[in-house]
Amino acid sequence: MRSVPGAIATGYGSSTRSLSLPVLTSSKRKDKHLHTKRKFGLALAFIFCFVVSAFAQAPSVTKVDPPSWWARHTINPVRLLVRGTNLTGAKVRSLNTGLRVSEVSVNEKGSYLFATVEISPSLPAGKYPLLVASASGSTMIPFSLEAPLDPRTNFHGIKTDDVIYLIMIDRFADGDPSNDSPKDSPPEANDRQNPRGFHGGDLRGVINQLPYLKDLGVTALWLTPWYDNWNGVNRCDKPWCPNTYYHGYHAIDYYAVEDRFGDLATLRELVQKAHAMGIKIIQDQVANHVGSRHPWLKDPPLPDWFHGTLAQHQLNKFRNSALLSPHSNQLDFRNTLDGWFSDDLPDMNQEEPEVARYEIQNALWWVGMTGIDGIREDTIQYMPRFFIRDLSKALHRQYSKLWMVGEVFERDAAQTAFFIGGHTGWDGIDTKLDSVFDFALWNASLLVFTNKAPMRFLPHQLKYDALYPDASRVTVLANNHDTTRFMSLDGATLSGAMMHTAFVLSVRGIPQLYAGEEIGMEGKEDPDNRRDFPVAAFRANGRNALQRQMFDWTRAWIRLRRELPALRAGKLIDLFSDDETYVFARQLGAETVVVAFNRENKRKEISVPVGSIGVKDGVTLKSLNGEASSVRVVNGEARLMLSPHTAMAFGVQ
Ligand SMILES: [Ca+2]
Ligand SMILES: [Ca+2]
Ligand SMILES: [Ca+2]
Repeated sequence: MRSVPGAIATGYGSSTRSLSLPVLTSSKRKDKHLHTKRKFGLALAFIFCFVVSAFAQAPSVTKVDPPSWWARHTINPVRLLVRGTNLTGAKVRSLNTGLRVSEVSVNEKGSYLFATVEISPSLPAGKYPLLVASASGSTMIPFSLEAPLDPRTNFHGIKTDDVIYLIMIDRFADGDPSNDSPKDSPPEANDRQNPRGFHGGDLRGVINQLPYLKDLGVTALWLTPWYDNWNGVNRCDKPWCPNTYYHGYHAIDYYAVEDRFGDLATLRELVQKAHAMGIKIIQDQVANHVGSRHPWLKDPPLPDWFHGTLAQHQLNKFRNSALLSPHSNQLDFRNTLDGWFSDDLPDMNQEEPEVARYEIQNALWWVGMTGIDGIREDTIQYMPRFFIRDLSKALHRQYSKLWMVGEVFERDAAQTAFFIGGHTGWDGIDTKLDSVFDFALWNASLLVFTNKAPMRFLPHQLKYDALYPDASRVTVLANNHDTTRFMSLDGATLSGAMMHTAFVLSVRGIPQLYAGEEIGMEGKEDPDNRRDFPVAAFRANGRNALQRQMFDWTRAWIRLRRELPALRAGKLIDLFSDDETYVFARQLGAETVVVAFNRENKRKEISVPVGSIGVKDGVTLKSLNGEASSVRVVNGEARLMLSPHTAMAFGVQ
């Protein structure tokens, strides 16, 4: 930043003025001896000033987080974190009386400055730079106020009416080849043959494929992190090298868009265009850690900014039960919260109030700047529960409908239920978290539909919904970018994949699909499960037979869900289960839908006690999957004829 002309006139003295004044006032006597001393003193002062002015330098500012905010925001004042040089002793003030600066503090190196800025509610959007000045000079902190986005078309939140679709930005669609190889990136980083290299996918690609997503019927996109990550390539002699941060989970700047994915304007365009098509956007936020290439690693804003340092830190042993159990010891408990997720993922210290404040503001800044509808919070259980609560409360205070789902990657429903909001844990904390992913049910569904567990395992797992304050709020994942794709599981068949998808789209909760599952993509564990989406499959006539079958099936179940409120929000009632079959009802008001899964390779007739859910004798159950199958209720029972190896839905008429 350039310094401001006229800064001295504002009262912030130059080095010469402030340092020379005391010397001059102490040398007023006319005594010859003293006169000599005075001359000597003046000479000394002159030399001192010369040395100081040669070495003491004016402050400089290279970054401010957040770079902008809003008037009449629920967070006011806002706390700024300014990066620069020579900030020691600096004073900060606003050139506009509508902003009031207080609580300025600077780290020991003079490289970071915190300042609290109170914003007058009447201040219009615009640029409001702040003046930062020390004895050695001054410069400006760029800062602006944004016009708020229209809440009628933004910040909608996610409900059971939605179907979420996870997109790994780098692997979905390349809509802008000009950002594929940034200047600071070696060619090796952009190797599409390397499953750990950057492959060119970007935000423009997602914009271009919105019609495909609309046709499929999904209503919300969860995009992997779009924070700026390092453009380079890691080299080592391990099997996972060379690798890059194509996935976005190693942020080097919490306030910048990955340059390979696009820029803030493109991101805003994506949100706006998606919203216009009835598709919501969910940002993947990562408050637990940053990437090891983040400038904070060499120079943290505060000594306790992270849990440990790059040279000295604990590694997370992932003793996750320690987070749930009231009986865990402090060593295990702290290791799971403070340990680094991996050696190159520095763990943020949310117990430091400046860190918590920084991260909460950051979460809100992205929402306000883009208009997104939800947040998927990465590795949420490795952050203190009071922080999850404070983050959730701050988000809801500003955007009442905004939604956040936390990743608690546990196959034990007790653990996921502990982290969802709406009830108070043994620690006295209600996290207020809207949703968690239902990894327990995901696991059960994979086992069942690859023939590793009996069908009755599904209702067995669903009984643990008793642990949730409201199980309809959980997010039911079909798969994600950290799990083996269905078609690459042992025992996978296309019909198994189809039943799994139908189950996810008909059971209680908010369904979440993973890009590529709808065309039966294969892929074992990371990074094989992150192969590029085949471009041809975006077009109906570009899909092969398997892709077409899976796509049409997925789309049909999404449509069914859209057409039947009971499938979206109805109470789930178990009707029948054995080793090969599971039948449940979804009931909402007068609407009842019966969903049946038959894993056997032959037609199967079963008797379902629909009288128990108020369906009267003489009423007809009719297939909703286009099959000419209907059955009349007699003596409270419906004798359903189930097709082999498939899922069916029946409407009650
Ligand atoms: Ca690209
Ligand atoms: Ca980058
Ligand atoms: Ca942590």
